Parts: sequence; structure tokens; C-alpha cells
Amino acid sequence: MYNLEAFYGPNAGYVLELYDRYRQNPTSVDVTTRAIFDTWSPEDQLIAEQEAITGIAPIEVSKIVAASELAHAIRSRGHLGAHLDPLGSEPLGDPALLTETHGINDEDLAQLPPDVVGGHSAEGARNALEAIANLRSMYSGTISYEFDQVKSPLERGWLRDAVGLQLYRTSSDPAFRRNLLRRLTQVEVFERYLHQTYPGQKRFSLEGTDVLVPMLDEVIKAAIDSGTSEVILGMAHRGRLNVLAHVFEKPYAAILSEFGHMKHEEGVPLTDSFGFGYTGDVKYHLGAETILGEGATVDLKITLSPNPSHLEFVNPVVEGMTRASQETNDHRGIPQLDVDHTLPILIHGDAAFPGEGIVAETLNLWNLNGYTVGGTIHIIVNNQLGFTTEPKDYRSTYFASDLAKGFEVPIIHVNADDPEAALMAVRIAHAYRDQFHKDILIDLVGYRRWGHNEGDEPAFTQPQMYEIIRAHPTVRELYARYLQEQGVVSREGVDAMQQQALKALEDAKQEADDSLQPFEQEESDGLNGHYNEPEQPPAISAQTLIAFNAELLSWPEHFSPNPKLARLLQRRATTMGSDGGIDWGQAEALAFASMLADGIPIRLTGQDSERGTFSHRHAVLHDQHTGDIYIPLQHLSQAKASFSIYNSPLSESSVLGFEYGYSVHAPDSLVLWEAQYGDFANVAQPVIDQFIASGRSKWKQQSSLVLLLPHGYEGQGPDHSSARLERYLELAALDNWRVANCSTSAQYFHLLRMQAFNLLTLPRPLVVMTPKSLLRHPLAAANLQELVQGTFQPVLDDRVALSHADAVRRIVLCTGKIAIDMLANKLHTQPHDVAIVRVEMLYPFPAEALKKVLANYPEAHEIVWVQEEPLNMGAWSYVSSQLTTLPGLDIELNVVARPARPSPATGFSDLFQFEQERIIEGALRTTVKQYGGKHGG
Ligand SMILES: Cc1ncc(C[n+]2csc(CCOP(=O)(O)OP(=O)(O)O)c2C)c(N)n1
Repeated sequence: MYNLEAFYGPNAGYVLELYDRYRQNPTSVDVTTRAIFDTWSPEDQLIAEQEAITGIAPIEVSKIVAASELAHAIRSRGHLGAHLDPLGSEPLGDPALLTETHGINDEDLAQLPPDVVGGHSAEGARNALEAIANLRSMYSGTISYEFDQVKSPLERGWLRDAVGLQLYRTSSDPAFRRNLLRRLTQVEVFERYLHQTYPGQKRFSLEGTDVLVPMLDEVIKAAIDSGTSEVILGMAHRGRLNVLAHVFEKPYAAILSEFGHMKHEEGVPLTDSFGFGYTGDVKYHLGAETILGEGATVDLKITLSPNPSHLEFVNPVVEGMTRASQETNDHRGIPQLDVDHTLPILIHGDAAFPGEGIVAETLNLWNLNGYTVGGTIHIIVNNQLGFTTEPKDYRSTYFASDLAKGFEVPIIHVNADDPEAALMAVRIAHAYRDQFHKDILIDLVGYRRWGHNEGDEPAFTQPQMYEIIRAHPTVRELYARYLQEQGVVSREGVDAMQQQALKALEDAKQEADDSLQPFEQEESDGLNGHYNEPEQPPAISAQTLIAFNAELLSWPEHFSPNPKLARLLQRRATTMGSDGGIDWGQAEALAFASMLADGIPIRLTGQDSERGTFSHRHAVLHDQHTGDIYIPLQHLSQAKASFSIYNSPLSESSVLGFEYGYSVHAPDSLVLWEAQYGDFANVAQPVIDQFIASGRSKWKQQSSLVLLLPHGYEGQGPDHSSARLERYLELAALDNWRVANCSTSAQYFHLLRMQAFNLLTLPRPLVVMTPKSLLRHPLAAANLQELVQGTFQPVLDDRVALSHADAVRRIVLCTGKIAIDMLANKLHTQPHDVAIVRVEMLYPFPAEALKKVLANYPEAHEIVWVQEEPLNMGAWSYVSSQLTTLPGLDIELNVVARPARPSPATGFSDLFQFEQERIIEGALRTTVKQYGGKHGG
């Protein structure tokens, strides 16, 4: 005997559907289910039972099944019938949402008990018809949900309850509603005021999705309630000024002053702006930081990341900043992660979200050990246009949010003209993130009242849409009307709110006009664009390095790494004597150990970086029996800071953006990103151009991020040879970063330590061309004394040539691996008149150090720059301009390189070898003038 009541509610539909199938064909259900149904009473008994339970007339089970199916369809597909567009377009619809599709009609539903539909919708309903109507307004009204992509039944249940039980509905308290109206009034009046006062000036109005501001208010309130310490926000141009004014409490006077003054840096006369490090950015790209509740018991820091025009590229940067904010790293081992400490919010455009690949790359980070931030709240500010382009031309999916479904992100669609529903959406989003620490997305569907920017005429391209928009009341007007109907506010009350908002702006304008100075002067931080010499760290003792080395080569007694690897690593035990042999991987590990002992946290990521692409690092050991891992740098007895290393996902843009953000927010950490091969870094070109190279100049954003870019010509073909050194040199100016190309492991050791030592005093990104064949090359290896006594040398002289300096006629200048190729070449093993001088720090150009080295060769009459790269690539263009302007250098300058080419390297190994030999010969045989031509291929 079964209890029908137990199956009422949301589950009844499934069970009854199964039962219906069973009745038609018992073998159509599985054996266990069949066994249960076999014990059930026949249909007439079922009907009688139902009558007894519900007290209503007998009903066919098929109708109950149909009603349940309809309810189920509304719950899972209601979004296809939802009224999301404030401009009134019809939803796509779905047959499953129609009552008649299920073989019943409204009369049938009216005969059924409301419990057939179940959940909150049944409460207070007199029958299933009313319950279905409630359900439609819950799921197909102005708010709607897509949860089926969430794989966890627990989470789906939670989400369904959140909606079904209406747990996050906003209060109908009149004071709450009046406040919401006041906020919408401030948002609208702010935009209108700017519109009228500065006609045609770009502000990227929020109008049409005004409710974004109260939504952010709401999420910040929720964050404070759940004890969050920091909220980090990333957004593009749209509505940014409004968010700055109202969420970040940037004074109106400061914003108006920027419109009026177009301010530039204090203390820098415009006439002298050339040569000045800070060049600034337009006002709708600038970041902000505010502490809310200062002085009260709860403080919440909110940060808006500055961002470039490049849409969505700020996403990974915000994620990286968040991760840095969530980690504590002042202890040995792995950093401690507290995802409740910081909440990230990303605001997207409806065209940019499906269109820009960086969005997918960033979404992919949410559940990765090295990148998770415990969930991000995403809001698509969906104004149904991308500049002049319509959805049918910019996305292949029905909803702007569909991409997120592949990442199991729950989605809430909401009509931006229903402010209470929009607030409910963010409440659910925040509670879900709080509970499950996962991403959630709100698709806020509104419109754009003006053109893409305010100088634009949208009717040129969307005439019909803008006819509707012109006639469409604002959300403030609509909500004010609604509240008036509800008796919550009077007409006079509505007018008073507008007057108040306007007065605040007029007062601020007066203040801005009266002030001769622009508001919010920022303190100068010494961005003068002149090169400052980084300090060298104090020397480290041999005993200390020997002790580090021993610890790095030990692991717990019962831990068994691969025996071949163990043997390989034990080679490192033999290199601390006078014979040396400390290779790249070992030098790096020793440098890291020394920094950890100095209390500097380290984070290193990249594709396969744990082992190292070239099997040279092995920072993470794997037990061959258990699969357990052991990271010696996390167990170093002297370490006072954390060490983290992660294999990154196969992405460059998102992970490089992430590490940049991390480095900005954790200025005391050494953050390194390694490309698999340097070539692939150009996949992240916007991150390099828009953030790493120029963030400091535009936004005073400080970063000491290290880019490790494997570079060197070894016959591997066009895409595994060049890290495109020329690009980094071309972007170098005003002391924005350091670009190095080391030829020995000792130099690499000192370079890393120098970078770590200057993290707080002279923060700069560091771009390093790292080697492949040199990783284990004897001529690139170090001995202990070189690590102990040396420091980083921006220029390395030729020790052999120095012994007969007066005989030297030609100075071969070069950088990186080609120097080792030449030194290893037999031509150079005989005494001759060539000195090979290596430029190890390319930018800032070490002019003084180079002059000193050149002065060692008084009889030299020629400098030949030698590079493996084609003439139009590598360092030649940059170096030649540096050398020709070097004061006091009056000497012939030639070049040996591959001829100028569009592709960096040949795909034929014999051709590569032939060319490589000719380059070396051209450089070392003084009778052969040059290869590649003088100043040309
Ligand atoms: C990477 C990138 N490509 C192109 C542009 C030029 N652009 C600026 S805004 C815009 C349209 C953006 O539409 P949407 O994402 O819907 O945001 P909305 O401006 O409508 O708020 C385009 C194409 C850009 N800023 N960044």
C-alpha cells in the first residue's frame, strides 16, 4: 500500500509519470520500480484513496500526471517563456509550457488540488490552476532561472528551494521600497544631469539598466552581513561613473571636476609631459578603492580594478587580485586560503560575454586548485546591443549567458524594469556563493537609452528599437508609479526625491566650479620615468646554500619518487664543490630557497611548470606507489613564507591576467608566470600590452610579475624558437619594466634574487628570456662561489679575450644563448682578435656597464651585433638605436643575423643548422664581414 500524499508536491510528477508508463507497459520501468508499482492498488482504488485524502471528486491519474508535468516544465524551462525584455519582445516560448500540450485544460487544473503543483506556489492557492499561475509568475515572469546544468543534486535542490519557497524575496516594507526608489532616482538624475551639463561627452550611461546600482548595494550589504572583508569588482565602461559615484561614494564634485577640468597629474606642467612616467587614462577606465563603514564595527574594503578598453580582459585580473587577497602566506608551506575573506564581482557586456574568448578562459578557472576564489558573482548588463550590432549578429545562442552553462554556472535572468526582482536575483546569487563557493550569473536584461556613447545616434542603425525606447518610461518612473498605486509614496514624495538628487548635483557642480584645483589630487609616487638602479641583495653564505641544497634533495622516509628522477636529482648533490655544475633548475631552486628564508612568498605557475616543460625543475615530486606529492620548497626548515606552484590550464590570457592581478594585490610576493614556449605568450598580448607594460603608466598600478619565456633557436621550427624579444623591447619605455636574457644559471640566480629584493622598493615587471638547451649546458652552469660572491651583471665580459685585450679588434655583442653557441665553437677556442660580450639586461639598457666593458678593448674598431633571430626581430633594432646614441662611442657598427623574415625560424633542421653555422662564422671569422648584410638582410 502506498501513501499518495507522500508523492504530492514536486516529486509527484515524476512518480506518477512513471506509474502512468508502467500501467501502459510494465516493462517500460526498471525492475525495482516495477516491483513497487506491483504492490500498488488498481486505479479505481487509487481514485478512491485520492478522494479520501483530498476531499475532492475523483480525478484520473493521467490528469494529475499532466499537471505535474506542466509544473515540472515550468520549473525547468520557464525561462523560455519569461518576460525578460523591458521593451516587450515576445519570449521564445516552448510547447512544454502550454497547458494543452499536456492533454489538459484550465478546467482540469481547476479540478485538481494545488498540491499537485507543490512548493511555495501551492500555498494559498485554491486549486492547481491557481498554483500553476503562481508558478508561472515565479519562473516565467520578470525573473527566471536556469539550473539544470548544475550537476550537484544538493545545489539544484537548494536553488529550487530558494526560488520555490521565495526565500530571497525583497521586503514589501514601505521604507525599504521608498529607499529603493530613492536610489533609482539618484542613478537616473545623475545620468540626466551629466547629459544636460556636458552634452555629447562620453559617459557610457547606465540608463536602461539603472538597477545595477541597487543590485551592487544589495550584494555589498549581504557581503557585510556574512563577514566578508573585501569586495573586488571588475567592469567595463558602461555605468562605471554611476557605480563610482554611488557604490564607491566618489564625490560628485570630483566627477564633475573631471568633466570640467580634464585634469592631469599635479605638479607636471603639460608643457613638460614628454618624459614623464604617468600618462593617465580616460575617466571611465580608472579604478577606485573605498572602505565602507569606516569607524563602525564592520569595515568592508571595496576595490574597483582599473581596466583597459579591451573588453573582458579585466576578468582574470580581478580573479588574481581576489586570490591574493584571500591568501595568507607568511608561513612555511602552502598559502592559507580563505575564500570567505574576499568576494569577486564581474560585470559583463551582453555582446562581449559570448564573444570574447577570455570570458570562457576565466570561467574555466573556477574549480582549479591554483586559481579558485570560491565563486564569482557575474552580472551581464544586457542592453541587447553591442555598439550598433544586434544579438542575431553577435551570438549564436538564444541567451547572452549560455556560455556559462558549460561551466555549470546557475543562471538567473531578470528584467531590469523590475527592481525588486533584480534585488532578489542578487540575494540568491550571494547566498549561493556563500553556501557553495561557486560561480553564479545574473543576466540583467534591459536596454540602452542612448547610443553606444552619448555622441552616437542609435536611430541610424536601430530605428524601430529606439522608437520603442523613446516612448518607454524609465525604471524610476515605472517603480514610482507602482509605489504610488500601492500607496507607498505620494506624487509629491516622488518629486521631492528628484529635487533632492538634483540639488546634490548642483551643489557639487558649484563646488567643482569654485575650486581652482581638480579634486582628489593623488600623491605623486615618484613615477618620473627615469631609470633607477635596483639594489643588489646582500650576499648569501656558502654554508646556507649547501644546507638549502641538502634539504631540497631530501624527502620523507617512506616517500618514493621515481628512481630515475631520484638519481637525476641526486646529481645536484655533487655540484656544490669547486667543479660546479649547478644547472638552471638547481640555481632557481636555491634562489627560491633563499627568498623563502628571507620571508618572501613565491607563487609560480605555467603550463607544466611543476615539472618544467623541459623536465628541468621537478619542484613537485610524485610518490610512485601512492601518487602523493612532496614539494621540498614547502618544507624548508628556514622558510618564513609560503611557496606555491601550480600547473596552469592550457591558456595564456587568463592565467597571465590572473598572475598580474595577483602580483598587484600581493606586492610583497614574488609571482612568476612561465610560458610553455615563449612564443605562446603572444596569445596573451592584450594582457602584456594593456596591463603589464602600461598599467603603471596609466593607473599607477605596481606589479613585479616575472615572465619566464623560453627562447632560443635550436632547430625546432617557427613556433618553438622565439619568444619575440623584440616585442618586449618595443614596449619598453619610461622605466616600465626590466627585460633580461641571461646566459648562465648564476646570472639567473642573481636576477631572481634582485627582483625579490626590490619588490617593495622598486617594483617592476621582469621579462626573462629563459633557455632550453642552456638549461643543462656546462658553459651555462655555475659553481657555488659564483652564487655566493657574485651579483647580477647587466653586461658580461669575455674572460678569455680580456687576457689579450689589446689584440681584440672586433667586439661581438650579443645576448642569451648565441653567446654560448659562440663560446662553444671551435673558432673561439683559439686565440684571436674577437671578444664576445653579452648584454644580459636589455632594458633598461646598461649603457654605463657596457661603456666600461668596451673600454677594456682600446684597439677594437668594430662592434658586431650577433643574433640568431631574423634581422627584423630579436634585439637588433633596439640595440642599434641604443648604441648609436651611446655618448663617446665612435666605432663601426655591423650586424650578423638571419635575413629579415616574416616567420621567426625555419622549419627545416638542415637549413637551420646551415644558417646557425654561418651566423657564428660571420661573427667570429674576422675575414667574413657579415651575414645578413650591413643594417639589412
Ligand atoms: C576587445 C575589444 N574589442 C572591441 C572593442 C570595441 N567596443 C567597445 S564597446 C563595444 C560593444 C560592447 O557591447 P557590450 O558588450 O554589449 O557592452 P555595452 O557597451 O552594450 O554595455 C565594442 C565592440 C573593445 N572595447 N574591446
